[in-house]
Amino acid sequence: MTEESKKSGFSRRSVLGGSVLAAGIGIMGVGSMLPQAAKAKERNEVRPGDLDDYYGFWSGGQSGEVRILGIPSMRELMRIPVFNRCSATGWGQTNESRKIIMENMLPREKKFWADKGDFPMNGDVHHPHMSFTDGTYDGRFIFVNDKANTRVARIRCDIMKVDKMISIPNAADIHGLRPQKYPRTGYVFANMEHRVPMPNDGSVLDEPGKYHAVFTAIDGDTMKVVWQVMVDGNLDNTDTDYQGKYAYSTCYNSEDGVNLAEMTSSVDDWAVVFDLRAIEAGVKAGDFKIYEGDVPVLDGRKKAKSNYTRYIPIPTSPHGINTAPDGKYVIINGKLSPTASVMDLRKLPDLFKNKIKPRDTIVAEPQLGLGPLHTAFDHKGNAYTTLFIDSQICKWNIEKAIQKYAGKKVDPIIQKLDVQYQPGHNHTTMGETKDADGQWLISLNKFSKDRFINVGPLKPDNDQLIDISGDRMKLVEDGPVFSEPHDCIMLPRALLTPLNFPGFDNPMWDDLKAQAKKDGFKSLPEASGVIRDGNKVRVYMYSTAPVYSLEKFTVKEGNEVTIIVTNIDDIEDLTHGFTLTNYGIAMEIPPQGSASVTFKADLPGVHWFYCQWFCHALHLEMRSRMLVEPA
Ligand code: RUQ
Ligand code: CUA
Repeated sequence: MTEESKKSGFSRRSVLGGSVLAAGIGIMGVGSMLPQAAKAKERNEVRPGDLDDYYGFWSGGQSGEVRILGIPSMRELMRIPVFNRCSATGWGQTNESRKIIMENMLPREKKFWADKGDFPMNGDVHHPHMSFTDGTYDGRFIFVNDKANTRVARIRCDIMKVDKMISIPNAADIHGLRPQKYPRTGYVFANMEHRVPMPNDGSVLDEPGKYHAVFTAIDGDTMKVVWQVMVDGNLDNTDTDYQGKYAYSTCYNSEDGVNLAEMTSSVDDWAVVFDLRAIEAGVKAGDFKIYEGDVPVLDGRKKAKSNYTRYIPIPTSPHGINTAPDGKYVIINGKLSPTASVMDLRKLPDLFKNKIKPRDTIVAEPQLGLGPLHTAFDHKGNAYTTLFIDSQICKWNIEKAIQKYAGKKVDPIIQKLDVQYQPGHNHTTMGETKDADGQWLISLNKFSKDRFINVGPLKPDNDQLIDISGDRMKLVEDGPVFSEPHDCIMLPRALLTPLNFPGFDNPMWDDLKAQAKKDGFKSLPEASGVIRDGNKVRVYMYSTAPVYSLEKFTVKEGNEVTIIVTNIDDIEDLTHGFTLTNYGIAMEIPPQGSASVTFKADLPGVHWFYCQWFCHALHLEMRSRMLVEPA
């Protein structure tokens, strides 16, 4: 606040906050609006210097990254590169990140990518979900899927960097992804959406009857695939219960079709339920086949008549599947049907014992509106479902929907709120945990159209913040975002305490520490000098604002050069960089951390390298030379 605004209790932001106020200014002038403007402070206002109440983790969609937002301000705080190549941090270029990206690729992928730059540099992140302990977020990891290249990655929440990335065998893409909620994560479940032959080696091509889909369970601690279950149809979204017994996925292609007409031909598709104990017993009993990657694949298709799966008919092409925080109900969103189906988890044991029919697990099917895609929850038994076609959020009461289904004359629908425009996912604060708190709802809208000044044919998406703390939903903010946050989660800031320094005990630097020892240095932070090892040259330096420990170093044209930079500054927020001009190299070096990069010195001459992170008044002077002698 300026001195003047402090006196009047008025800030520019609160005046600009609402169109009603803005209209008022036009009539009365700013001066007469001051007292009202001060009173009109919105619940989502976070003043400069104030901190947000919640962390938001947003998928970056086609950008391949994950973003951290502050809620309720909707300020973007950080981007975590995951499946993308990051020009700022060197993710995808540093030796440390390349190792993480490549070490768990499948043999066939390694072969395919070997002559193309080693790995895909794009990704399509849909679903960021945190690890759970006892039904609620535990702050350890965020897991995300890459639909484009069939991968799952894990972000360490203490340093907000990816530490593991794996490719899923026997699959063609990964869409739905959810961690086990109870007793802990535990499993991370991943859905394959597009059916392909198994193995997909060209021996089967245009014979869709021989295509398959698999449901994958990953061990969230080791990031190893532990088992897969082959299913009929395809697998769209997935979720798990609060008892640790079941997982379940939607299927929009029960027809096993390969074109739109085929995929949408039948009225009912289904949700498939997986019995985790039965599957574990099946693995133990050896009831599986191995196809690719040493992973047991169990047969959960209908004709196998196994105890691993049950198929529950759901109208029509269901999409989102969301467990309510009460641990009793699962909402299955109809997409092409205007309904959401409410499945009662307590009926699943009888379903698996064949004591009841699949549809007997459905205890309500309220008509919500057109295009229900995803459902979020508060702590009062209410559900919030996105209606893609109606471009609305429908707030409804689960118990009332059940009563109505049982024949009572009640209306479960509480309110419909227009959103701008066409929502996909929505999410409430802590809404996918047992600690849902009913404070904020985000509507992730696919189109912004006229909501912002025009930026050309490609427009931002519009993530809208909705206050759900009262009886009525209230839209309070538009948040433009680059394509395309499919999904997000939000949790109180007290649940996370990220580090200011990664620390040299981070396993990320284990290889570098070992190499520095071998090269005769006492420790990585103390390493400074040039090691010549045949055609290989290792250049160690440390950085402390505003200098690198080496003023220059010399290599020969054609040398394979590895640069290892360690930032020994122990001041919070003092990141250095290393940019080698005209070599296409740039990387981030965190305080009390290292980074390394390897390249061929095939460009003779004088090459300055400089620090690209503003670190000091003499930051521009933080530069040294690499001298490359011609061969
Ligand atoms: S599901 S389209 Cu999150 Cu709606 Cu990927
Ligand atoms: Cu170090 Cu700029």
